[in-house]
Amino acid sequence: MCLGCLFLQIYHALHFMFNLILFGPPGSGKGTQSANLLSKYKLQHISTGDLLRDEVSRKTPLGLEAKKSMDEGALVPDEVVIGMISSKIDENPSVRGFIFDGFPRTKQQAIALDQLLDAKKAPINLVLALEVPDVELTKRILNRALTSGRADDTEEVIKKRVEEYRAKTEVVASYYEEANKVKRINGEGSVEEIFALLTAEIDPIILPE
Ligand code: B4P
Repeated sequence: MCLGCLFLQIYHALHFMFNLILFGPPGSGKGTQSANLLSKYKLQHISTGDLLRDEVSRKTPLGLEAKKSMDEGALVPDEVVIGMISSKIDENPSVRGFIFDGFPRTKQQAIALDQLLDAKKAPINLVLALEVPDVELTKRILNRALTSGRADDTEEVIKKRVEEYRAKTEVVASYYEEANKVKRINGEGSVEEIFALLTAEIDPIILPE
């Protein structure tokens, strides 16, 4: 084993937690790539989209509140999402790190996440921002609509989701850029090609399990 790899292993064993944000517009492949990254790095996955859809399907009070926004392609209110994330972090005290997929989606969510992680002395290490043109996003999501049955995968709702992204979410990348944590990744190409670009950014920081 190389000296650098040995150093990384000792460092991780002592105290390193790796926290990654997978960032990008709706349909950019955050969920798709998270699944592959999880199996390589053994991190805890937190997808606010999945958590919200679970609440909706169980018809919980939170789910009933979130459903209206989701069906319209609007963002769910910050306080709802931040509360959900906070419990999820607390439920997983001894993980190697988290992949945040689809969160934060507003600057307020980003500030709240930084505060939650500061308390654990385990900040965000890296933000990987997938970049995909709008035409390709719409094509992918309409394609997903054929199999997923998601209520928010219609042309009209996709347009609204992309507008929400441009108006409220894009600013999150600038927020983390100020801390020099953002790497922009070309999100067009095969799933394997994009995975290789993502892992090339992660590998120098954390070893696969
Ligand atoms: P999400 O569940 O996060 O949905 P998404 O942005 O559409 O999905 P993603 O980018 O993960 O795309 P995927 O990999 O599936 O959010 C849904 C809704 O929940 C939001 O609109 C909002 O209302 C609410 N919400 C969630 N988080 C919130 C928050 N923090 N605050 C407020 N509200 C929140 O890829 C899409 C499709 O492309 C798939 O079919 C996939 O197979 C395909 N694909 C992936 N990579 C490809 C590639 N390289 N080439 C071709 N196709 C590809």
